[in-house]
Amino acid sequence: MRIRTPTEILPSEITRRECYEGRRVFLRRAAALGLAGSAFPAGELLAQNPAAARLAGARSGYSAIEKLTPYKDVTSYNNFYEFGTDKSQPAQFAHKMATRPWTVAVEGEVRRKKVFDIDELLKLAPMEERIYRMRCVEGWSMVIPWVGYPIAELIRRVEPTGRAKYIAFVTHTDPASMVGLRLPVLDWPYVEALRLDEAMHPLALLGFGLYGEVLPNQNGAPVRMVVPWKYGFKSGKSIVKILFTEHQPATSWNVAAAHEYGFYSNVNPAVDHPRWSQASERRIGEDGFFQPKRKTLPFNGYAEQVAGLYAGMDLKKNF
Ligand SMILES: Nc1nc2c(c(=O)[nH]1)N[C@H]1C(S)=C(S)[C@@H](COP(=O)(O)O)O[C@H]1N2
Ligand SMILES: [Mo]
Repeated sequence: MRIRTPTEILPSEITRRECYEGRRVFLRRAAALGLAGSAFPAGELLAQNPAAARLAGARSGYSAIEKLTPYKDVTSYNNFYEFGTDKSQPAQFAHKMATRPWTVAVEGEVRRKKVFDIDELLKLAPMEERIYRMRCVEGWSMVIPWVGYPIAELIRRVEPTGRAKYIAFVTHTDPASMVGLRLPVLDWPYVEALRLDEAMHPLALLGFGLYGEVLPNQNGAPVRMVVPWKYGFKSGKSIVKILFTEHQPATSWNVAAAHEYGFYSNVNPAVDHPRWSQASERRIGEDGFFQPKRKTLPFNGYAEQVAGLYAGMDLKKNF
């Protein structure tokens, strides 16, 4: 799948035409503010969830043009093991997690270590709306309109030292709200990490919202990673600490089963999971169970943008 440049994206592909003019003005203003709480053109979303806080950004050039996965599926079929291993449990239990006050500590190999308040982090850089395909390691995928900004914006501001080679994302652990923490499935807290140059890629987002609203808790409120060319588990939810390191950090799934979940975990149809094929996928909310599965694309369809990060590497060894 190809990603269109901004000029190729027609407004009619983004929003129903009658909503577009109002929405465009809104998005521009929202982008300027970083966060907008002002009027939003009436749409299905608001009708569905009038209480949700608005969060929107200007559409950027990285969006895939594919049918969006319905809001209902994006927010009710989730992996967030802290709330249980069943796909329906995060939507059932995550509302118990408090997302204010919330801070994100930036530590390790940076010149400007800092504890960011979430509301400061929200305004750090202009918000963008990005429609990304997301592929779970379990063989399903979704197309989600995220709202966020490239994490490169944050990385530049905290000034990594010459020793910083990796960046780890440590996520929230709250035993009071997270029933899943009692399960011995993973070493808590859930930790994921990227090589620093991967994190600097403009596709790698710090995500704050989806479908023009702040993230529902089950999707990783108030802030998560969104790395569309890697299996979903690399995108840690509800981040509380960002740690810059010289050496490759231990990551939860890799520690749990190193032969099944490699550090890189780039979407790769040519490298099977030891227990199942990764060659195809089912699009949630769209593909019926008896429909033939869709072919999975190298780097989840983002090869043109990211393959260069892995030039010269054996991707079967570095899976
Ligand atoms: N903290 C935390 N982050 C997590 C997970 C998790 O269990 N805990 N699951 C991951 C997996 S396996 C996937 S597929 C995505 C799912 O994100 P979504 O529910 O927003 O689609 O979140 C990832 N981030
Ligand atoms: Mo996943």
